[in-house]
Amino acid sequence: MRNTVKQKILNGEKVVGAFLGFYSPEIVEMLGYSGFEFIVIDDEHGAFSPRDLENMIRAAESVNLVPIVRVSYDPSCIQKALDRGAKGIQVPMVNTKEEAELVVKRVKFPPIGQRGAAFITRPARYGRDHGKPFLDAEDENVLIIVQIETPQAVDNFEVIISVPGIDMAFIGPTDLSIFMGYKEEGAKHPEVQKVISELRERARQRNIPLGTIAGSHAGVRQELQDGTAFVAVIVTSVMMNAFTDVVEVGRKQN
Ligand code: 3PY
Repeated sequence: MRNTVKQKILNGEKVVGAFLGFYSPEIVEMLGYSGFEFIVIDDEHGAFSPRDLENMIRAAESVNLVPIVRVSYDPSCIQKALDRGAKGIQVPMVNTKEEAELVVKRVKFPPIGQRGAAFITRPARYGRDHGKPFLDAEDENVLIIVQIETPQAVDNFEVIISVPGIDMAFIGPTDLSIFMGYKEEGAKHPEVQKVISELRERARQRNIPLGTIAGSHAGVRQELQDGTAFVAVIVTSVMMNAFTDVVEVGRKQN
């Protein structure tokens, strides 16, 4: 699968996708038929077995959604997600240049990195693709995203995004606000908003695309207006809002 999302982002275009943290190939298909361009399968907080992950990726491919896996910060998770067929790896809590370098090492094959190769896996079409063409295509195709979500990562932003191979920085507003000490107010706190808008400017100056989450259509619109290249809509928030709305509006009419 060609990674159209990576190509668009590197061309300066904007993409809207979905962020899903539970197992449902059916919802993945619905997301594809609804016009989303990518899916982030959240294996940091979600409950997925490797087989679940593979079936979610398979469903995404069937509806032309670029499958990206948010792994937990454990290098072996990166290999597993790539061998299931992930076309993007999103890594939380990347705080230093060294951590960003380790991410790139785990995603890319030698000589750039240290990803282990096997041509019997899904991404290599069980051996149909092999050798240098497959290895080079994977290195080229996989989108590498690091999450910026702590004050340490904010301080180190420029050195993190300058690591060769890092394609995009993704702001995690929830964790950032908690790490900044704003457990009550969350990401709405003016100090958090100030840091986020400074990050936007710092990213713009260095020509690095930014991604983040949105919980509603208003959020998507705002992010796109603010220049966010990669907007990941949280499916759970949209569903919970829709469910609540249906019940509340339904009750009002009786
Ligand atoms: C955050 O907001 O902290 C995230 O990680 C986005 O999912």
